[in-house]
Amino acid sequence: MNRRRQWDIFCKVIDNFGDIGVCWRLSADLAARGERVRLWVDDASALSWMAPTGAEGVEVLSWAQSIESTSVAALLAKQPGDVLIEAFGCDIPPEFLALWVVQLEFNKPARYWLNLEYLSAESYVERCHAMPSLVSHGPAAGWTKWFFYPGFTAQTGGLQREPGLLKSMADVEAEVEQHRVSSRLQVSLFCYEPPALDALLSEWSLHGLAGQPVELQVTAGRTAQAVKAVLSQWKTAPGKADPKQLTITWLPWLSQTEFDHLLWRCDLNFVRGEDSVLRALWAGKPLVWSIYPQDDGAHLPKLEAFLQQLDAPASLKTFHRAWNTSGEKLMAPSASDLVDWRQHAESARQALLGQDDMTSRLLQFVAKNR
Ligand code: TRH
Repeated sequence: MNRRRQWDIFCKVIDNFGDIGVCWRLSADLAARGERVRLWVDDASALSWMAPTGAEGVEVLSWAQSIESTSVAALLAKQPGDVLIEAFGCDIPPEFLALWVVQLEFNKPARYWLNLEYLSAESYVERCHAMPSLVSHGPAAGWTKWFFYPGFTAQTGGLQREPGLLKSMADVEAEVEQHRVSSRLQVSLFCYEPPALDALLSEWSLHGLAGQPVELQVTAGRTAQAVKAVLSQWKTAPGKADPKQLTITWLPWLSQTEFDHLLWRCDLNFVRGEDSVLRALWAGKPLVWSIYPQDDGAHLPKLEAFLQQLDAPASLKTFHRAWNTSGEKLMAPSASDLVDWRQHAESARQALLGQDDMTSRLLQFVAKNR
């Protein structure tokens, strides 16, 4: 008999918004499919703009403040979770594990503890997905933790995609087509501080992009700060910002839904991190990924694996390599490059749509391994 499971998803915000972004989408998607979700997060502040209206079936709980309180113990005693998700190896507090284990001693049916990992196209993902690991210490010693790796192939945990996504996208695109007033190329920008940002903005302000003037939609936070830093330097070098070729719209913080709509409306999307790159893939528009930089350089093979997996055209690979390094070799895409990128984006999306999504695979995993 199918019954609604109770999920406890633990998320720690390291920096930026990818961790909470992925956890929120997963929580909302599970709830929309009839599951009950408690999202435990150490810093929920970003949810005020990312998900201002919340989602039915998702309860957001503060990890740090409430974990030791008697109300948490009471909550868990009344309703212990069926599935525990530790997002991105965030180390669930031992106090919570102790409560969970105690409750489950009395409620024997199999329960699941999954470690949800970061999205990558690297080959280790297929090897490590769905591997068990015996917990050797702490209150849950002797329990098994399962590794769940999202990924691009049938042998992985799949990609996040809500059931209604394509239908909503088609509706928004039809509306955009009807009301399109600007003849400018619409470009969204969500990035860190790429060294090539100055050169790219400079190029667009002088020549536009692929023969068209650009309307740049700059997202809030680090991205806006990075663009402003470039523009403030230009003040001493007049003539660079030609509004005929480049206009800038400064966006406020958007909800995730509005953020997705932005990607659907634009002709070219610059995104960063694992969540937005996936959203840009679903948008089916040309995309440029700022991969989250790691001190040990591990992001560069990860970028190569991504480009390889998607079979990206040569000009797109070259552009990505320059955008994610010193930027010295950055070449502005030509009109024909942009056509290639567009065709590639559509066919990459089409190929990925043939697979079932991550939440479906999670639900299958939990049901199968009971
Ligand atoms: O913010 P990010 O750089 O997150 C990063 C990466 O995921 C990285 O791998 C991880 O280790 C680090 O966080 C801790 O990029 P990402 O992953 O694209 O997440 C951004 C989220 O913010 C995504 O869910 C979209 C959302 N967003 C909005 O909802 N509204 C907005 O206005 C903007 C700019 C973003």
